[in-house]
Amino acid sequence: MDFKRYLITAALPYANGPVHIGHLAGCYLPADIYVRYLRAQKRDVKFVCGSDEHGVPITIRAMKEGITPQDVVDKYNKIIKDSFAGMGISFDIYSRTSNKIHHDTSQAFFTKLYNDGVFEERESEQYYDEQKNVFLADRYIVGTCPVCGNENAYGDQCEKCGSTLSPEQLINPRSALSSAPLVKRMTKHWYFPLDKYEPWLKEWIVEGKKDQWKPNVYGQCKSWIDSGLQPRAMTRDSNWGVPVPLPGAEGKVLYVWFDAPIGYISATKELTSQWADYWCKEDTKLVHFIGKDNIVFHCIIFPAMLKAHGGFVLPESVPANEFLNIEGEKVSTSRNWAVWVDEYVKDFPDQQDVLRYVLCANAPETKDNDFTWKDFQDRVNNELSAVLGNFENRAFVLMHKLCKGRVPALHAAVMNDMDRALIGDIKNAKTKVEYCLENYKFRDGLYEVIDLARKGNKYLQENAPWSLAKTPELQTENQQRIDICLHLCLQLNANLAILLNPFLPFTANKMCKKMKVVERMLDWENAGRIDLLKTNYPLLPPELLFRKIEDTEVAAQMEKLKNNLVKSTAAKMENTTEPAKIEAAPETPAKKAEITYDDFAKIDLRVGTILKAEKVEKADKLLKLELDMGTETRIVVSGIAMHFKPEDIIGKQVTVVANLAPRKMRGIESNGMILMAQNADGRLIFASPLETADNGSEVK
Ligand code: B3M
Ligand code: ZN
Repeated sequence: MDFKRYLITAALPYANGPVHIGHLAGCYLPADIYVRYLRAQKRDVKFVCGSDEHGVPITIRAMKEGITPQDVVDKYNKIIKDSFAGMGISFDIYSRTSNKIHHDTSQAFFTKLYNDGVFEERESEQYYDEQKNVFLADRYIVGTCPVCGNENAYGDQCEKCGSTLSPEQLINPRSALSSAPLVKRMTKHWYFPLDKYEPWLKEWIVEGKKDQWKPNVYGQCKSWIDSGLQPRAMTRDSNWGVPVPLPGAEGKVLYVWFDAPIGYISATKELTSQWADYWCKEDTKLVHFIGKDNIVFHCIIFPAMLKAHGGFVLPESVPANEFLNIEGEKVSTSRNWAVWVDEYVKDFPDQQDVLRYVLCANAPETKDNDFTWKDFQDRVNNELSAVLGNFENRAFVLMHKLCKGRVPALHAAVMNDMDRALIGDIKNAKTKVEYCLENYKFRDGLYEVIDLARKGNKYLQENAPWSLAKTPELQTENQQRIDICLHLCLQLNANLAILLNPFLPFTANKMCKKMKVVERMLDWENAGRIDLLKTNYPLLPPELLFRKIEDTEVAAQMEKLKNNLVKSTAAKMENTTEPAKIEAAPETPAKKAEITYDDFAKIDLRVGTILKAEKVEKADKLLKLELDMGTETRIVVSGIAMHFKPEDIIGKQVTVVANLAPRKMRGIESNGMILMAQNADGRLIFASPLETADNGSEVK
């Protein structure tokens, strides 16, 4: 199908906290790259996003901070919007689901389905708080966990042991909002009959999208559909959200996953009076960029809603990414284990593109990936700067030195095979990058751009214009070679700017300024051309495109991560009775298989005291410990550096696996292993005896 229009959406972030770089890598950056590419091709494209301002997470955040839900969304909408702008995410509109246009649009959508008899009305019993006069979402019900006895488990999950719960399973359930005893009341809701759309979804997705959608997306949809679809309630009892537009539905709002995707439609309406072209005409290509946790909502539920409503296009593709971990651990907002975009923008002014580079080069396109500050530094200094920055700089320096600061002539008649091969590389690069971007392979696309710069470096090296200049007796002939070489290098550089533009727009613009060309040169149709810069045209003097990322900056960011973790842990300890923590706890480790007493008796457990502790160079997680074991001192290398400062653990007693085979880590021989408990929130605890034991005594 030849598409006339493109409507690109990026998931509407919940306005209940700032966005982190995992969000950027997962959805906003790939969406932005794709949109910038389409714009450079002068295709008709709209890029819409906005804050998702409804739902339980917002009300919980409000409770946690002691402010109103409106305060919460106002605060975070601004932070999020500024973060995106700071990183050059170029939405055509960043809207909000609290806007009137969205309330109107989502209510009209609901009403149409209601009038068409789509919904099933069902009554069921739900917990009710008689003091606050509200029905309670599962998260608002607290009680004793039937699995581990934690008295502050939630109606949907116990954070201590990680069990998934339903409110019915809690012992002595109570409201998190008041001290009122819980009662049950009948309540009515409107259910969307997903089950009736199963045959259609099978045809549209399971058969129709098999080779079109990414395997991770297709796989998740298929297994959801295969496991059987159920009707889903599209309304909730709450006073925060879009009111259900029916008589007698006071105190009921649209389910957040009903209204939020309609937010894409309302945002388009807010953006342009031509909105219906983008939503209703068959030759529009609708693409949703999202993270993997949003797949079923965008691939199954929302399309079924659109289908039931009628008159709307369906998503052509949903290129969802996996997750980005930080320094080997899953991002956790409650533990503050994340790199926040608003903080990056402050800590690294004018360095948007280097983060864009790293997040794209390491994007979690097919599996979860890991971001580390060391890798950030390496990729910027050793790839981006060393390959692309270096090539651009050499071309400028040499042109100023050997060609009087002007674009030299090409002397096409005397070009050799090497020159022709380079011209071929320039043309091929366009085709390759195009293929990657059309197929949402952003990492590969960026690799191809860098690879073209690599080829430029190689060509420069092989031609060595600097040494040609050293033989004056061959001056005319050599000057011709120098001219050809630098002419082509400068044309290649102009091509790099065009190809790089969707990925690193700030850099592409800088490159244009240095070449003194207008931004229009960046139009995609110009890629592959080798006549972008006119002969004899003077260019600006050389200046490095990228600065190095220093060791001190990496160290400061590592320190920040650790401090945030410690602070959030301390805050949690002060608030252990506070019910409102929305982050899913790490899963409880599975119980291990039974062992015999003899198996156990093989392990020599001993008490030791930490005498010395120091960081292991170039290993962020390791501490080298010296232990007093009573009759000897031992060196043990332990992976606890993210949890403790060395000076804080001196003198602590630990249990040591004393007969573990020695192992070398970072060149240090470790003799044994220390034991620690890991709490549900991920903290490590010295689960040591209350009394001090003699060092070296056996633990049985
Ligand atoms: N707000 C969930 C999320 O931020 C949700 C996305 C809505 S997209 C319509 O992950
Ligand atoms: Zn529990």
